[in-house]
Amino acid sequence: MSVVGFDVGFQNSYIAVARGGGIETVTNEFTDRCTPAVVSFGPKNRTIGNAAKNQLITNAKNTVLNFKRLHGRSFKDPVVQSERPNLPYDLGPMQDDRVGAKVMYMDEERQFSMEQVSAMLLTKMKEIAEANLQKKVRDCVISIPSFFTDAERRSVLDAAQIAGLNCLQLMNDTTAVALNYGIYKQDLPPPGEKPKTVVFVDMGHSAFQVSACAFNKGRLKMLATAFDPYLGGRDFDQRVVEHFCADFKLRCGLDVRSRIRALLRLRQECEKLKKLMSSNSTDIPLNIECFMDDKDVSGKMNRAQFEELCADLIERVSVPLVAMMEQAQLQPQDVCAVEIVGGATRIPAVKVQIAKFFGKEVNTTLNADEAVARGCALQCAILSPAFKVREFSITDVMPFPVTLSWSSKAHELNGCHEVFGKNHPFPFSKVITFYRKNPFVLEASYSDPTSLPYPEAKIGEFEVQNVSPQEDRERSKIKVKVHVDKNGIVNVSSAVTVHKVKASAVEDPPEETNAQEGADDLDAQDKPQEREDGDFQASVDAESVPASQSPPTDGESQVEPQTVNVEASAQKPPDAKKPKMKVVHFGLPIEARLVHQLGKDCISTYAELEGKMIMQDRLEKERNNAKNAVEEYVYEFRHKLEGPYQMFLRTEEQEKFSELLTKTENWLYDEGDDQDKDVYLNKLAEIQKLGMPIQTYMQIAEEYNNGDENYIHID
Ligand code: ATP
Ligand code: K
Ligand code: MG
Repeated sequence: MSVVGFDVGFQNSYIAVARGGGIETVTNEFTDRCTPAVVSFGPKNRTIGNAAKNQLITNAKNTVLNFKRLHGRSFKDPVVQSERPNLPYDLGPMQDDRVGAKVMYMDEERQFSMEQVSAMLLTKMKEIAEANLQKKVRDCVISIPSFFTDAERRSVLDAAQIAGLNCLQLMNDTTAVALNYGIYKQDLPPPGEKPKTVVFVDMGHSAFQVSACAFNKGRLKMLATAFDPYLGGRDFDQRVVEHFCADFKLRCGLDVRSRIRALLRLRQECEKLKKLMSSNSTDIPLNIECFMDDKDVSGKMNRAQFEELCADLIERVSVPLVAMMEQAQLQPQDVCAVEIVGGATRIPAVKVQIAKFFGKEVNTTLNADEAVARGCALQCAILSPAFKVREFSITDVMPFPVTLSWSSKAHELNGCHEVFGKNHPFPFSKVITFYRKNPFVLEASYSDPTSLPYPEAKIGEFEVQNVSPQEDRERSKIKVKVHVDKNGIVNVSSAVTVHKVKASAVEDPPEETNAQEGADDLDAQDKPQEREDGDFQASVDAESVPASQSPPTDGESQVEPQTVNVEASAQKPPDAKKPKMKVVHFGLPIEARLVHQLGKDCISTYAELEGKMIMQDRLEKERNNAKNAVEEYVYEFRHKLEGPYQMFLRTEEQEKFSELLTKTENWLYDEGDDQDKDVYLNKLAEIQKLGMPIQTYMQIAEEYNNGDENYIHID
């Protein structure tokens, strides 16, 4: 049982684990807490994270970065097409028209789906967690932007599966931050009292997210969430890049955009410049050697110039803030604290803009880079039965309203109903009753396509099967449960039909098994509705049932609310002539056709492929280690032969060994440059055979020496 939180960022990924009774952010093999979200492909292996980022300039076309926002999208998607010119690698359509990254890998042209690329990054993060925990990692919680739609969420879950991870939950970035903030707070008002309202702001490399959250002791309730999915640190970088492109064109006649490497280098330097401007308001120089055609370039910028270039971006910071406050019906004075996280909130003008909006200083209580990962690890600990964590319940909010519409081949009835409004709490279930004689199809979709940062409003179709009229030819009563799970994913999760049966078939007295509500103060109880649609009367009574909030902790278990299993029909008292009738619910199969979800077969094929690539990377690493071992042995011995060993060895011995070292050295540069692991191991054994006796002899000599410094001293 592992407790791990993964913050998979657009640029930077972080890993937090539960260890030693606390939550810790762990470091990778470069003792870096940040692992860049980059995967680089080579002729022999993949590199992921820091090593991959280092290949961005030298292996640009095969280095995949900035891919998080391509999740669950088709190649033709306008967002994909607008990202494409800025990426050093190419994109193409997969068999299912989804977007994939085109690269050369193992000397072959290959195309990997976004789920595969993400899985590669997750593989790396998993390995880092395993190295730190010294055990296998499977269970985890992964962060996503709050504005991710169903398709994107499902795509991330698929990626986790390919990487062999069991993602217990996807968690919205700002919700993870809120949990990390709230769980340690000692001064939260008890339940029932006026909650403490805190606003969380996260500006990363690609996006801007804000949420208002109400805290009571042991619980957090998101009130509203808003975002600008297209405003992040990279947009600020881009302004600086554009400035210098124009500058270099004018002053040096250089067309930077025509050379991808130059552009990538400029982008890196501009990002550094941007960061420096956060802590310094004077002129900052920009120098790049051998930039293009062996020409060096230089320039400078200061904070005031930067803010002028980015004035409209800074203005845009308040737009989601206004929207969020309106939706949550909050005034600035209702907000107790404003907590900012995410790298780009370090830009002073961004901070000022947020502070100005709320009329108070912003807080940096949490680690701006690690808060999301830590929140995810906390949630993983809460979900894990093996861990004891302070009770903390979380109610999140839906980023977009969801509508259910229905139709049937028999044209019995068509209609629609908005099941979840914007900021509707989740997890949540609603039961909707239909009266039908035939199978019918429910379509779930986002109600407002224009507000959606995704081109497809449809979520999926759910066919309720095996529906037939009742024995008296009347329409059957069918209860359908629409569920938003803890990942924020919408599903028509079950359907039952009501059938009248003779009482003798059912022995027990009628019973209602309406489970308790999972949360006590969820106020979103939709009123039952009646609808008239054409000739048929459809009763859409939306029984709102909040789903269970958290799985069992400390042995306490919560029951997923069930709809009525067996209910009594309005019957007259027992009568000798008429048989007693009862109403029993039978489950109906549902066939789901989702807009996006990799099939089981596809996932297992990808998982197998990922396993092979992991093996290949491992073999390549071992091969390199074996080669390095030969190199090291040669260099070390050469050094000793010319130094401390010199005076102890006979000339012929020395010459013989020196010759072997030179031969091996030459071999390493020549045909030995690229050999199998075994070849290197054999080579090492060969030189060790000659070297070992010398080493042993030297060791004995040294021991004498250390015993009495004057004993063996040859002048
Ligand atoms: P996203 O949340 O969009 O998926 P991410 O999580 O990878 O992206 P972060 O790591 O939170 O993003 O932030 C990275 C951004 O923060 C980059 O644009 C980086 O340049 C910027 N950044 C980091 N430090 C500073 C600084 N001192 N001043 C200005 N910007 C900074
Ligand atoms: K991050
Ligand atoms: Mg982030």
